[in-house]
Amino acid sequence: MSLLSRSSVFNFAKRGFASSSKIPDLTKDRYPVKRGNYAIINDQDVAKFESILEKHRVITGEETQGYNIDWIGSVRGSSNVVLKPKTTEEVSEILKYCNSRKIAVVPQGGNTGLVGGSVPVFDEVVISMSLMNQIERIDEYSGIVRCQSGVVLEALEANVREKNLCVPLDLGAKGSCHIGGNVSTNAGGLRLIRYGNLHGSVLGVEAVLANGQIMNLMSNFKKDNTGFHLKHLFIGSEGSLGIVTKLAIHCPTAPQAVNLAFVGVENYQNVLDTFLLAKKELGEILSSVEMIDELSLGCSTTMCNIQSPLQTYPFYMIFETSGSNNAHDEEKLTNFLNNAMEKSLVADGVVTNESAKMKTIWEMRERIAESLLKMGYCFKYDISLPLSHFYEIVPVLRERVGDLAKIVCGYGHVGDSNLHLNVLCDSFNKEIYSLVEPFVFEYTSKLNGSVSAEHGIGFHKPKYLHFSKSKEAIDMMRQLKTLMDPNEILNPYKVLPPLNK
Ligand code: FAD
Ligand code: 2HG
Ligand code: ZN
Repeated sequence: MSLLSRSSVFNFAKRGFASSSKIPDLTKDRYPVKRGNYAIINDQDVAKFESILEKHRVITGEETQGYNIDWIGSVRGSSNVVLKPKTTEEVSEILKYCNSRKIAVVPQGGNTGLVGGSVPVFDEVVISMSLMNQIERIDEYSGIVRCQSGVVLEALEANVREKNLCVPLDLGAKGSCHIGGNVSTNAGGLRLIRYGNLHGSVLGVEAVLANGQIMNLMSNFKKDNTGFHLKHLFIGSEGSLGIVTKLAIHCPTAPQAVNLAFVGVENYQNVLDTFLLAKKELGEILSSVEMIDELSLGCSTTMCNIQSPLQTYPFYMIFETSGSNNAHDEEKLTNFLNNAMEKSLVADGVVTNESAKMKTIWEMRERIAESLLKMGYCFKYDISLPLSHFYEIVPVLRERVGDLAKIVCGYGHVGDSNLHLNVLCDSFNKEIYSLVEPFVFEYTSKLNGSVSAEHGIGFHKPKYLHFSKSKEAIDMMRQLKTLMDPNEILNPYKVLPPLNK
């Protein structure tokens, strides 16, 4: 389902930014952050970039605005230069030059990231990967696909489908996000329960290091135990260790049969027990398990004008099956729903394999982020929590922020213990900010959860990294950063906490 086209991502009016007064404050004014000791771009630098790329692939002036603001409007940089390479060699030349001049850069994919990592904080040069969008090879026998990193996820999916394969990753931003952005954030999404995370599916990576050196870590095989598995350093490091230019991904065979159940549930304990029943009864065909609370569903149905097939319940769940025999899968899913209702776990539900109906159900889930954004400013938390405590933070936070927030809601990939906790208010508000942070992260840490389940650390969370990682682990990350990017030109102010904190 294509929810976001490139233009909609930057179309502030469509997104709810009705006037320029809603354009976010500059990051440097909203947050306490100090510019690093980087060179300031001059005309000679621009001329050098124009000599590496064609002139029209060096963007300056007004047109750079959209590349400076993140999708949720939480941060805004002031870069005046956006570069659009087409080849790995061009990326290498750019970085070699930037490193020699100590010019800071931000790699940018589809700019759908939700942690402020994809845009400049100050005047860093944006390296947009949008023209590195060639698919090199799709091998239908092995399922291995080689492509450049700027291929839009939805386009990759459409191409591999022609060979009866599917990309082992799906998310609401698929119409805009790049596969390279997905790998750089180790994106999770809606089918992680089925296909696992990208550390498993990505077989090879080509990346350019800060000094311009090209690291060829590509592989055409699932099995390749030759030394250290360096590719993993680039999966989830959010552009802080290198720019990912090419990928080899294992794409599984596309399912022949897809069925969906959408159910209403009266309380969270029943959500858990229904999940358990689904795992037992649907076993190997289960491909997605999502949970949505009443307020979250209310947002997407109202703001996106979608008609829910069910009446109002405190919780909803989506169960998707993907298999090879429709009659078999449909029967299994229907039996599961009947059993769940007999046991009074589920209050009501529908099962469907009609594509229009499945599309509506997925839209109710995938468009929650978009609908929240239409209503104001959203503080977003993406946490892993033990299932036994998964939802309790939502009412706790609701009580804590009281009337200051318009909505506090929770939804997410319950099948992977990943809660999306959202606090909606009219506009960025320091009072709420100080009530929710560091509270949410302390709460998560006390439960041994993760402060970032899938969106990453980006600009918003470096100071909270220690809630999920030991001092020794952070020290080693820093040593790797120093080894691979000694001048710290790659995506500064992101991922790692500043040394003095
Ligand atoms: P960007 O936002 O452009 O960049 C993200 C980070 O990766 C930045 O730090 C950037 O510097 C770095 N980067 C990008 N490309 C490269 C590259 N080639 N080399 C090195 N670094 C690079 N995320 C999930 O995990 N699961 C979801 O279900 C999910 N659903 C979403 C739904 C919506 C509606 C939206 C708006 C976002 C959603 N996201 C989700 C978040 C986001 O889409 C993902 O993080 C996605 O992987 C980002 O890809 P991108 O191409 O937009 O990267
Ligand atoms: C999703 O699963 C995304 O829809 C976005 O990860 C979550 O907006 C959010 O909080
Ligand atoms: Zn998600």
